Amino acid sequence: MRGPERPGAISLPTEFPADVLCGAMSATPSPRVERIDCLRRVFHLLAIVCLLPVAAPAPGAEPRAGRPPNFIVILADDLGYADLGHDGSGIDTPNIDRLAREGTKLTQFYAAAPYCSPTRAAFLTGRYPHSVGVPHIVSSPQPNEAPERTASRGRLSHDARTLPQALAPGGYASMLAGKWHLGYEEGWWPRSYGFKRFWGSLAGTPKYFEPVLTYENETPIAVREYFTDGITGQGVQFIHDHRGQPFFLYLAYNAPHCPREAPPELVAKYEKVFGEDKAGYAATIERMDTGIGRVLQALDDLGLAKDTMVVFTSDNGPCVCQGPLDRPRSAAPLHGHKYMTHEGGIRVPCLVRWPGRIPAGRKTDTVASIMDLFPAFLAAAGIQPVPSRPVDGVNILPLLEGVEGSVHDDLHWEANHAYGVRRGNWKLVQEGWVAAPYLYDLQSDPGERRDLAARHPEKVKELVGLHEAWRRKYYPQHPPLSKTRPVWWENGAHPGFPKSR
Ligand SMILES: [Ca+2]
Repeated sequence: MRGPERPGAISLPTEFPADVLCGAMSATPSPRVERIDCLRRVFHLLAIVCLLPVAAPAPGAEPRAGRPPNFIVILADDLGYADLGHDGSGIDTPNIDRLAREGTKLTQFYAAAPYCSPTRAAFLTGRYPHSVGVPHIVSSPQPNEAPERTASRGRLSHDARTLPQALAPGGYASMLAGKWHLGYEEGWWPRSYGFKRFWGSLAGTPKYFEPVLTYENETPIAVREYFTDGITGQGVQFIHDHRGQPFFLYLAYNAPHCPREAPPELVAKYEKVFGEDKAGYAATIERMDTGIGRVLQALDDLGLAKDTMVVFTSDNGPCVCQGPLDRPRSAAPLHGHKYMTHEGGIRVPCLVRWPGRIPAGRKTDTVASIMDLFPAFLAAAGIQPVPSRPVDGVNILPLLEGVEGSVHDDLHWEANHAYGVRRGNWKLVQEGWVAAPYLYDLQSDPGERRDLAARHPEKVKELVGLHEAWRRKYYPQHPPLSKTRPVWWENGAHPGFPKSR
């Protein structure tokens, strides 16, 4: 596919023709003619150099006219809704807090699922993950299993159009540094989907020390450094290497996903504050924040801050893998956690910074989804959508720039154990082992404490019908919801929250 020309885009040779240089002249009719010709060629050379993207302007330089923005998406893994420093969590995140201060915070921003792989697929395609081969967590194939069994484990469809592929006609270079989790078999790795560079792990739980399934492009590597630091270093290097052209950097940290291993000095710091149980969680977040500081510093050093949209968010809510949840390591004041389609599993922190384009220090309560980043990036890059390749996300660039207004008529989540649907401020949740769904009014009850299903049966009927229609369109082969309630299901409940019926 060939996209439209970018506004202000200039077509330039990748190398200077040899005859542009004075020393390459082949004929010299007279000294005067040679001088004039040489001066003309020097002028030509200077004109080209002036039009080329500037490699390293001074910090704080104005955005260069006509240059499309870079995109950096920093995706945390299992981060609680309000566990950042500026939320009052007690975890030091000065660099993420800087993004909040210098950018806009979306307080009702949703992952596409309550767990890893589907949200990542939705981000990269702008579509509901169920329609691109990733309805659930992608699991690792076992030795000698049947090909049909392997296929059933999920992997990102090659029929889907990804963000790196969509941005490529605009001259973008793309890199994934960190966690992939959208396909374990060769042929379903990041560079099969348009990424120019990959450094990281294919695994869903890579670990932090000696991470597993690590690759540089398609070559297996052994990672000796703390994985978070390695991801940061690779991302910073990519920024330096591509400072002269538009780039898309997908920085997919595995922090603070379990096992929450961190440098001992950081763990010791938080043991004094939160105790042993939560120290690892807090420490992995601070170390990720330190890495984000290095990324922001690289943008400052290269004068790219005003040319770069930076997004920080999480793929789902907090996990219950290391004990019951309370703050920090929770979704409070929301109800629930990872795997649940209550708000705690799917509503995630989101900060977006683009100096000069996106207002600083602003909050918006408008409902948006990670699927919306795909069309918003294309709009910011000046790349026209392809009508034959529609996305489910909505272009939220106007919202990010300060234009308030409803974005979505409704949003849907379908997981193993439960589904959820939101229309306006109404939210319906159906758990597999419960006969009737819950209904909440998120305007008056964002913590989903009061089940209004019995008082508004007509609204229940409307939302159930809405989700059934969604299933027919996006997930016609859906299996029944699991009827077994996991033992940890209510670990994310806080005092005062209702238990499942
Ligand atoms: Ca996750």
